[in-house]
Amino acid sequence: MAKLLMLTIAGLALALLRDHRSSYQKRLNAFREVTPVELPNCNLVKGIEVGAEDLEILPNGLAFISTGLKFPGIKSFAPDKPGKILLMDLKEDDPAVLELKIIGNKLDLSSFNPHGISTFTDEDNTVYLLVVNHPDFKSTVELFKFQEEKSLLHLKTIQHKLLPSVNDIVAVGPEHFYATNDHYFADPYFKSWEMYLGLAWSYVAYYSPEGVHVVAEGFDFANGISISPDGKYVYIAELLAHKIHVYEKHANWTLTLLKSLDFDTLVDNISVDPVTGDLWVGCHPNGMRIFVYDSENPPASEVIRIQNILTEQPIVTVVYADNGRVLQGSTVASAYRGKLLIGTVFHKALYCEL
Ligand SMILES: *[C@@H]1O[C@H](CO)[C@@H](O)[C@H](O)[C@H]1NC(C)=O
Ligand SMILES: CC(=O)N[C@H]1CO[C@H](CO)[C@@H](O)[C@@H]1O
Repeated sequence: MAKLLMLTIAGLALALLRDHRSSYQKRLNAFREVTPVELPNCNLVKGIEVGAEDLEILPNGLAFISTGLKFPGIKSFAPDKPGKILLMDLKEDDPAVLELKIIGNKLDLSSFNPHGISTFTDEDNTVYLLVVNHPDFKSTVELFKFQEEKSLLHLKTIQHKLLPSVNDIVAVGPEHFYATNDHYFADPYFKSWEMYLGLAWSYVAYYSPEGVHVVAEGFDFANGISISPDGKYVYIAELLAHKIHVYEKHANWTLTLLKSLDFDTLVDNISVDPVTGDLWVGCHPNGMRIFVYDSENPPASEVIRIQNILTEQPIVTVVYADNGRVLQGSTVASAYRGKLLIGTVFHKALYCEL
């Protein structure tokens, strides 16, 4: 009898594990292959070899790019080199990449590990750049002022217990932002369990000097976050659930869920076209390849555009897809004057015509 019971328990455990493995594979979209979708006149950007995890283009064509991310469990081609912020002027025909010099003595440049970025332009046209940083695998948000002589003046470091492991931010003021927290930097032990079991611990916090609040929670890895041009809606990418959520933003900064869209790909960063309001999303078609790197079978890239997201029938288009032979692990894409700039976690950046 006891033996039978043991066998039953063992059988149950096996069944659970099997179910669990299939849900894990589903969350990572482990069996997805990519059908290539090409764009005309694509060129790899010279000077970007170790990632362009996030990027943001100002209305005047200046693009800020974060490079050199070291993310737990993810490939890096330069594990010992600090990260940088790069600048490209997309108004030029053949734009070059320039490293922005960081000025100020409070930021340790040797452990600079930039991740998500966001800009805020105030009424005097001062541009602030907010950068998620992981020095020694901690999480901070660094506030910089962009100086026209092509440098970044470091103003302050923001840390908070509700910002334990920030992935991406969207600024709504120089010191006001929404941040997605993914836990990957905060709890090195629990992170693998969260990842494997899908505990959906990840949340979004609103930060201001006056107060910090959790405004949305229960995500299976909250990743990119962005805001509509009129500032009324916040978009959140839930990476392992393959969803983009649309929230209404209230005057008191709280968020209410309006709707969620489903995809067949792991949605990473969201960039919103300031004129049309279209969403451009950098995606990982197959998450297994991004989390377990194999140069023989590299992670693919995919960019989708979502038009009319607020209507009953949003239009979703796969604008670019590559099996990783050209571009590995796309995270972000943003359009400027008929061209598309695509960034990756640890690989290169591609600049194409639309
Ligand atoms: C914030 O505003 C919304 C919409 O007006 C309201 O429903 C909600 O109760 C408010 N929340 C707080 C914490 O004030
Ligand atoms: C290209 C681009 O817009 N990337 C976005 C990634 O997410 C951050 C945070 O929302 C935005 O600020 C970036 O603009």
